[in-house]
Amino acid sequence: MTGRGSFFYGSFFFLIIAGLSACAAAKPHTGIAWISDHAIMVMTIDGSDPVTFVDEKSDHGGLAWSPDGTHLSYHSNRDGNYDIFVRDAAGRNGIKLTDDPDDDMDPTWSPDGTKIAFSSKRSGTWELMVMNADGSSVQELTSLPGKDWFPDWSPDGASIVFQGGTEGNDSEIMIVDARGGPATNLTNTPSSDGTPVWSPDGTQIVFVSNREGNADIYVMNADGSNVTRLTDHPADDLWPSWSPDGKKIVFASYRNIDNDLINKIRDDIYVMNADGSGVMKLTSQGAENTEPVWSPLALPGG
Ligand SMILES: [Ca+2]
Ligand SMILES: [Ca+2]
Ligand SMILES: [Ca+2]
Repeated sequence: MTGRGSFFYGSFFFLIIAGLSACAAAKPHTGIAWISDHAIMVMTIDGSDPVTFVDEKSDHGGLAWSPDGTHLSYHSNRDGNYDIFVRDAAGRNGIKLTDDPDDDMDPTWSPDGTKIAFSSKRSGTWELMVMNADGSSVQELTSLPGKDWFPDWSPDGASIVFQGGTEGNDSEIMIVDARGGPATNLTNTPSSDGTPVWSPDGTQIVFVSNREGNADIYVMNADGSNVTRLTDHPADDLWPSWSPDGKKIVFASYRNIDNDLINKIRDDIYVMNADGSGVMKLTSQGAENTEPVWSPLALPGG
């Protein structure tokens, strides 16, 4: 009896250890999240240890870390149309935040983490909406004739930058007060300018433009002045996102750094210094790798 008792006790103890190990394996991610084909993945900032965060065989995008790095919001069409979802940084406890029959995409958090702005087609044309971070109290923020997409909330909380404009040219970088009001056009170019993201100190905005022939990454002051080109490659360079210290920018590109050719089939994730120097490739999974976003908790270091 003593032996059986010890055996059962031992098995019970083993299960506790196994349970603790499972908890440890689900520790929060703090690296770079990105879209790999239809899955959301997370890797360390040097490109190692890629893990699957969400894989629901649906189309995902619009990745946005919460300001404290504890949650990742995104859009998914898993229920037939696009809605905004959020999970904790370990990839668990998924919650559906919007449930409108029209498309809701591109979430971005207010810097205090209490609100989420997003793009929605529910009022006819694409407009920016703001809701509480639990999905309640949705309010329309813009009412512009063009499509208003890719909002990014300023670090000081005062304004939201987005890709929008007028009917016929809605690929300008626009800024609107986070409480609503008229929008200001920062770019005013015949080219396509889009996917703007504030620098962590709020003084600059990085964005993509095809003003010099193909999609490259540019940075400008937050008032639209001093536009500087960061990438100069015949392949399309897309989806810039800053490191939390503002020293690096991660992005997606169809360039192939191994032989300097353009990979027309798929793109990969690259990182560069904020002045455009020192480009390094991070992914090589043989998938379409795009939309990288750098966790606020993953400091470059060194
Ligand atoms: Ca929806
Ligand atoms: Ca609109
Ligand atoms: Ca390019």
